[in-house]
Amino acid sequence: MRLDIVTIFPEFFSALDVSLLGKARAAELVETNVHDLRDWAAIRADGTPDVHRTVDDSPFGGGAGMVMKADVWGKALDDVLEPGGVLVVPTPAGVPFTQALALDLATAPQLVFACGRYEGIDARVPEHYASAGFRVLEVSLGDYVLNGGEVAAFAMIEAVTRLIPGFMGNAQSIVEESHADGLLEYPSYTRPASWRGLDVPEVLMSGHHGKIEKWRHEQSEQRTRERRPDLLSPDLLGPDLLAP
Ligand code: 6GU
Repeated sequence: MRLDIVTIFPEFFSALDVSLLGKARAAELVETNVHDLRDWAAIRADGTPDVHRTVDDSPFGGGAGMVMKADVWGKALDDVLEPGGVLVVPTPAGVPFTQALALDLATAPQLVFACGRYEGIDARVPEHYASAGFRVLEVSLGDYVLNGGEVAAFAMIEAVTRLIPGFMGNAQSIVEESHADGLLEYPSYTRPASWRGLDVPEVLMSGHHGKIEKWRHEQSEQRTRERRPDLLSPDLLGPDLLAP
């Protein structure tokens, strides 16, 4: 997989080297390319030079904040997006990022993350690349607001790259982990068997694999009921959010 990140904060992604992704890169399953959006902002749309390399402007219709310019993003993405590439635009106004979407993206030949700051990117940018035949996804991590797409892109990159076929040492751990079966993960314990008066549940010491599997499933269900009842009653989310 080829990963391209376009951002006005390229330094932010130096941490890619130390994340889980380091392993996938060493195994040559992922190639990462971080681009500074301002490299495409030296010449204005009218052809004159811009020493400030401006990437944003005030919104049509008024309002607070700035909007990132379509012409700058267009030049960047024309250079970076390859045939078959998926354009991912992190935004709190996007569709939810889920484990199912991460699994889907893990088989793409190229992912391009367009990291916007301020009040977002001119809405014609995703519209244009979708019209040009690219798969375009505006994706949100959850119902809270970050300053920009960088932290969100980093989280999505980690979620996706660990699912690239051939990346994980133990394929079973993908099947067993949180969300793979739509439930939260059961609690885990290791030695010592007793710690500060708290004992590891007896059944885990029994060696009875059938009983252990049943106990873990019950714990997963209980946790999900208590912490994420929405996962058990997806109808509450509304029908259009069910399928990707
Ligand atoms: Cl993807 N972007 C931003 N800026 N804020 C977010 C988000 C994304 N997901 C949740 N909050």
